[in-house]
Amino acid sequence: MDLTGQIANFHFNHILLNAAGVKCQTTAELDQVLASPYSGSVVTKSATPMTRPGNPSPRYYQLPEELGSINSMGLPNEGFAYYLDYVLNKKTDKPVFFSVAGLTKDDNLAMLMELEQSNFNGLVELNLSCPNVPGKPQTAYDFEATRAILTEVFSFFTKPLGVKLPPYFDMVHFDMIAAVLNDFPLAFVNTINSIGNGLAIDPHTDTVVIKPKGGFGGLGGSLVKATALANVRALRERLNESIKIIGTGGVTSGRDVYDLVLCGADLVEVGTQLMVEDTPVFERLEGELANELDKKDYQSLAEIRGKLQIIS
Ligand code: YRO
Repeated sequence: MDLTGQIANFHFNHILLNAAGVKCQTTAELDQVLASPYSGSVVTKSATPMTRPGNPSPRYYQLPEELGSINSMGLPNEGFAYYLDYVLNKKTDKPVFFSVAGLTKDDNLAMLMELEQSNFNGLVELNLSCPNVPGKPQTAYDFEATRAILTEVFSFFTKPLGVKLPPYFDMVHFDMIAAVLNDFPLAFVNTINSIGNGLAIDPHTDTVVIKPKGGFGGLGGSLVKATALANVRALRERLNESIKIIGTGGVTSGRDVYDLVLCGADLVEVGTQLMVEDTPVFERLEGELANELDKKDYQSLAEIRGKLQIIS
C-alpha cells in the first residue's frame, strides 16, 4: 500500500502531519511529532520575530459531543530564531515545514529573507491569517494585500514556499484567491486554517468558554470538515497543477483523510484530533485510511487523489 506524498521535490513517507499550532511550539513537541513512525513531517508553530506569550487562558476549549474546538491562542511562540535553530539542527530524514506569521508585512519579509539566506532546506509556509492593516480583514481575505505581499516575497525568495489559507465561503472568492495565487510560483497551499470567530457558550454558567476576544475564536475539528473539503476541492479545480494542496480540517477518522484526498489533497494535517489523542492518532488514522483503500481494492493514494465523483 502506497500512502506516501510529494510536494515539489520533497517526498513524504506518510501523508499525515500536525496542523500548525498543535504540538509544535517547543522542541520537545516538535521532536515528538517527528519521532512518530506514522508522521510524514512536522510543521512548526507560526513564528513571529520575537517570542510571544500569547493570550491569557483559557484560550483553547474542546467542544462537547466531539464537535471540535475553539481557540484564540494569540500566536504564542518561541520566536523565529528558536525555530530556525531547531530546523537547522534537527536529526531527521523527514522534510519539515517552517511556518511564519508576522504581524506586519515587514516582519514577514524580514523572516523570509533570513530563511532565504540560511541553510534551511525544507519548505516554508506563510500564514496569511495575520493582520494586515488595522480596520482591514486578515491578509488572505484582502486579495490585493495578498497579491502585494506575494509580489514582494517572490522578488527575493527562491526556496519552496506555500501559503496557509483561511476558509472561503463564496464561489467568487475561490475564483479571486486562485487568480492571485496562480500568478506566483507557489509550491503548495494549505487549506483550511480554523473557521474564524465562532462563539461557544457553557450552558451551566451562561459564559463564553475562552477568555480572549470576549469568547470569539477559531473553530476546528469535526464541525469544519465540510468547509475543509469544499476549500480543497474548489482550490484543486482552480489552481495550477504545480501548486500542491495540503488538506487540513475536520479529520477524526481515516475516512476523513480519504475524503480530503478525493478532493485533491497531497498531504493531510491533523489539529484538533491531535490535541485529543496526541501522536498515536497518526498510526490510527493511517491504519483506517489503509483499510478504506483496501476495501475498494486500491493500492495507492494516487488512485483516488482528486477523483471525487459528481452527480451528472
Ligand atoms: O491564535 C492563534 O495563535 C491562531 N489560531 C488559529 O486557529 N490559527 C492561526 O493561524 C493562529 C495564529 C494567527 C493569528 C490568528 C493569531 C493571527
